[in-house]
Amino acid sequence: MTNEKATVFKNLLLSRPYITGVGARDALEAKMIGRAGFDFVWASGFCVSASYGLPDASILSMKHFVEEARAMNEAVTIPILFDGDTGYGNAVNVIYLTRILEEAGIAAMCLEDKRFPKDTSLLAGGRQELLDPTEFAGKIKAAKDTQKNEDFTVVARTEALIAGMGQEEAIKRATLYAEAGADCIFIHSKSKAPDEIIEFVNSWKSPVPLVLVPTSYPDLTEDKIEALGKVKVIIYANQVLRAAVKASQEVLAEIKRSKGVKKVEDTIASLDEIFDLQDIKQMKENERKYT
Ligand code: SPV
Ligand code: MG
Repeated sequence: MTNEKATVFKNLLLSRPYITGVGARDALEAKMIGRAGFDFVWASGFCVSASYGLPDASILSMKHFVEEARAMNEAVTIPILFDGDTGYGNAVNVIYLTRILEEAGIAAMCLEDKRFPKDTSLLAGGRQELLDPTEFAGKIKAAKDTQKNEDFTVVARTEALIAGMGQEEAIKRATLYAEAGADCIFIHSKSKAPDEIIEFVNSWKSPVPLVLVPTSYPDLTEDKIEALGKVKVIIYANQVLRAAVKASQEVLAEIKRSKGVKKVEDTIASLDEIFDLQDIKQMKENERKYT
């Protein structure tokens, strides 16, 4: 077991000005993300939870999320950055999580400094309780000490700004996590204006690169983020899920309204497109060759 994709991800991180990934809820979405030319798939806790019609609040189990990520990883050639939420417990849980992720060939993992069970970050009035920073640093250290491939990337995410604890606390936590061995620091914000993220990035003096998820502050496009100079990973976390939900609702309403599928036929993906995403050509070739 060499976890080659961990090395692919680390090399991308080291060689590019920045890399971009997109959030997926399942293997099919992961495949579309790979084909669209993105560098990696974000196995999103929010999107996987939503795919079960459940809140992103530590309801599904560790194994459940890992199995979804494994299916994504098997479906694509690009690496997976696994959203490990809180690590589903303490540092002991993180040690097991790190082991099974690497065994599944997952390239990278992100852990956030919320208390288990977590609540989702962008919910207005969400329950944002943070773990003691030293305790969280222990989780990061546990992951780094456990990984077998030295290139396996561990991202430490601080929710200090999400919890309204201010810049000083965010920098203090991020610094501690970088010292504990994190390969990247993910700073999250629910502010509609990018100001608090820009302030954090400008105050960040460590060489450990930053990760941004510009869901709440979409005005911060790649050129502007690159110009900030310290961000190496950009994640578009949930736009594919939201696009699918909108399109599905529209088509359902039209079928119901027009009492048939004639009206929607030209507005949806063709069956050939779905066959292609299922790699039907490869299967047919195998049939010809071996059956
Ligand atoms: C996710 O996609 O699961 C994330 C990003 O962690 S967010 O939902 O903004 O917290
Ligand atoms: Mg998440």
